Amino acid sequence: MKKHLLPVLLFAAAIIAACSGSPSAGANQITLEVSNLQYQPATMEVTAGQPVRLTMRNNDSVEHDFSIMEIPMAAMGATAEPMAGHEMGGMTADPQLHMVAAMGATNTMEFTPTKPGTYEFFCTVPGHKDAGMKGTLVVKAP
Ligand SMILES: [Cu+2]
Repeated sequence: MKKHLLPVLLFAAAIIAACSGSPSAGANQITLEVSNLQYQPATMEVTAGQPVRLTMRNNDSVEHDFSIMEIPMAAMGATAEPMAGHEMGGMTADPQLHMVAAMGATNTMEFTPTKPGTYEFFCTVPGHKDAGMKGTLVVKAP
C-alpha cells in the first residue's frame, strides 16, 4: 500500500504543475497602466509567435478592460475570471482578446499573437473608448 502511494503523488504533482498558470519562459512582459481613462503606453510592440504576458494595472476608481476584437493567436489565459461581474454595454460581438481589471486592481493574461499586423485595443465600458481609452498593439514579424 505505502509502496504505491509515492508514484501516485508524484503524478498528481506533475498534473498540478502542468495546469498552473506559471509564466512561460521567455514571455514578453508588458505592463499597461490605466489612469484617468488613458492606457500607458498607448502603443505596444510585440513579436509574432512569441508569448506575451500582459499585466494591466487599473489606477482608476472605475472598472476597465482591455479588448481586441480580432487578433489571430495561439493561446489565452487570464489569472482572474476574465468576465466576472463585468458589464460590456452596447457590445454586439465578443472581443477575441479580453481582460478586465476592477478599480484599483491588476490582472494578467498570456497570449501568443500569430499574425504580424496592427491591432487596436480599447476599453468596452460604455463611453471609455470615446474618452480616449484606446491604443495600438503592433505585432512585428519574427
Ligand atoms: Cu474603461
